[in-house]
Amino acid sequence: MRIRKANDLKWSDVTPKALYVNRRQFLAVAPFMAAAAAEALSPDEARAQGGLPKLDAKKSPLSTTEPMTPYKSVTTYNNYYEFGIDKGDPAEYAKSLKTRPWTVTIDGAVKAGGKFAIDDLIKPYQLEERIYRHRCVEGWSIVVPWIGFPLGDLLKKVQPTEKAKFVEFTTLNDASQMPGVRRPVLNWPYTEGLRLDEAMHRLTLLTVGLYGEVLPNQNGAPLRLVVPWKYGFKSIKSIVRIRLVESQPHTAWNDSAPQEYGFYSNVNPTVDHPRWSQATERRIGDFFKRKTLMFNGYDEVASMYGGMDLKKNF
Ligand SMILES: Nc1nc2c(c(=O)[nH]1)N[C@H]1C(S)=C(S)[C@@H](COP(=O)(O)O)O[C@H]1N2
Ligand SMILES: [Mo]
Repeated sequence: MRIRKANDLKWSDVTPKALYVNRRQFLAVAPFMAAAAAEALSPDEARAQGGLPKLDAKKSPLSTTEPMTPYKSVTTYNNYYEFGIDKGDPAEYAKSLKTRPWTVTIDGAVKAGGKFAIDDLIKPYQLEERIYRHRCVEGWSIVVPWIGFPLGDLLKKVQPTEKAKFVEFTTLNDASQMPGVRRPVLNWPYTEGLRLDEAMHRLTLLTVGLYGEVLPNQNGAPLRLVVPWKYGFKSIKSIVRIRLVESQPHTAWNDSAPQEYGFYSNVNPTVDHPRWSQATERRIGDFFKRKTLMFNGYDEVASMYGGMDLKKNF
C-alpha cells in the first residue's frame, strides 16, 4: 500500500523511501529472475521453511495450477503496517506477536455470536489447501497455497439475522506488540468489510496457514481473510472481531483515501488507481510484467456485480 493521508507522516516522507527500497530490491535480484521464472520451484522453495506446526488439509479443486511463489518471498515481502511500512518490517517485527491465547468476537446481527477462543473457533472445520493468486493494489502479485476454510461456513453457523447486509472485520490493535500503530499511518485498528454475499462466496477463505504450516505472524496469524478476486488490502490480518452489520462499514484504506481505495476494490485492469495504472502486474519472481485479469481471473464472482457500474463502485 502507499500512504497518502497521515498526520505526522506525510506522503512525501514515505514514498521516496518505499520506491527506493523496491527499486533497489528489484535491481539486486533482476538478473536472477529470468532464470528463476523459467524453472519450477526447487524442493526447498516449494515447501515451508518456517518450522511452524504442520496443518492437515485436503486439496481443493478451486486451486490454480500456476507455479507457487517461493515460501521465502511470501513470508519476507509483506504489507502489515502495524509492524512498519517497509516490505521487510513485518518479517522482522511480527515475530513477537502473541497469537495464543487469542479471542475472536463475532457479534452484531447474528443469533449465535459470542467470544471464541481461536482453537475452538477453527476446530469444527475441515481445512482445505487453496492455491490462490493474490494481487496487491501496488502492482505485484504472488501465488500462495493458503490453508483455511470458507468464511461462509462460519457465518452460517453464527446465523446472521435479516438485518445482516455487510460484514466488518477488525485487526488487533495493541501498541505494546505492534510498533507501527504508534504512528497514525491509518486510523487504527485496521478494519475491512465485505457485502454479505461476497463474504458467503465459496472463494472467500478464513485462513490459518500457508505452505502446509500454521501462518507466520507476518502473514496474519492466527486468523486472516483471503479474498482472491479483490486487491490484497481487503485480506485483513490477525482478526479479533467479525461483526455483521446493516450498512456498509467503514474500512481503514477507504477512510484514509476514498478516491484511491474503494469499498469494493475488485481487481480491475480497466480502472486505474488515480496515481498509477492497474493494467499490468509483476508476479514476484518474474522478470516481465503480465496483464492483470478482471477479478484477478476469478470470473465466477462476476454475477455478484451484475448491473453495477464497476468504474463508480471501484
Ligand atoms: N491488519 C492488516 N492487514 C493487512 C495489511 C495491513 O497492513 N494490516 N496489508 C494488506 C495488504 S496491502 C496486502 S497486499 C496483504 C498482504 O498479505 P501477505 O503479506 O500475506 O502477502 O495483506 C493485507 N492485510
Ligand atoms: Mo496490498
